[in-house]
Amino acid sequence: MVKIRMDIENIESKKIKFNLDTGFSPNQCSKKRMLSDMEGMYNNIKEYRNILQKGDKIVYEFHDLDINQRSAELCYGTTVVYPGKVGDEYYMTKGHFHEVLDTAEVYYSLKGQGILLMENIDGRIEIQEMEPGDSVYVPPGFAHRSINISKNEPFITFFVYRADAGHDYKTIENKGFRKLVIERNGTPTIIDNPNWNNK
Ligand code: S6P
Ligand code: ZN
Repeated sequence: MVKIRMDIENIESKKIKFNLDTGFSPNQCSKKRMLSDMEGMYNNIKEYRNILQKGDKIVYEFHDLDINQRSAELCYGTTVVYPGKVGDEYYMTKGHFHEVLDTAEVYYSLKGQGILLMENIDGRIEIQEMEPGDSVYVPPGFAHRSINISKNEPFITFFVYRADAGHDYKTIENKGFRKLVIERNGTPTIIDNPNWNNK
């Protein structure tokens, strides 16, 4: 009880600006994920290597604020996924489960057109298309990936999750998601991942 009281006494409120148009904060650095960080994430490996050979590019950036990682607190920030494709597969985040599997997350869309792809370890799939103003609740136990399906605009979302949730990237790196979002005849299309669990 004494310890909890001390923690509470030390916490301060804070106000952070996130620009509605760019998603960025004037006072916070963002973490950048380059195409070279996405080895093994895209289905068309040949095309991935071709593009990379011509030069590295930023695929997405997000805020990783310095929040105390305890269950009482919340991590939050914005993610900006740039427009682009590798072959016919749209630019996307790596995607992850939370290390504390039984934790949820909320996304709120600020700009662009995107898809939040979710799946749990039993193979249940949830897919939500997002446009500005949409919020999506990612249920506990679901891996999640943001995908930019627009041709020329960034897909910008705000997220909040329990601060001690942690990130398990390995499961997705090793298996992939069961579904892929690709462009087919100019339209975003969801297909089975032919290489799921086959890396
Ligand atoms: C964290 C939350 C987001 C992502 C960010 C980047 O739980 O879901 O902050 O970290 O969108 O995606 P990823 O899959 O590279 O962490
Ligand atoms: Zn998450």
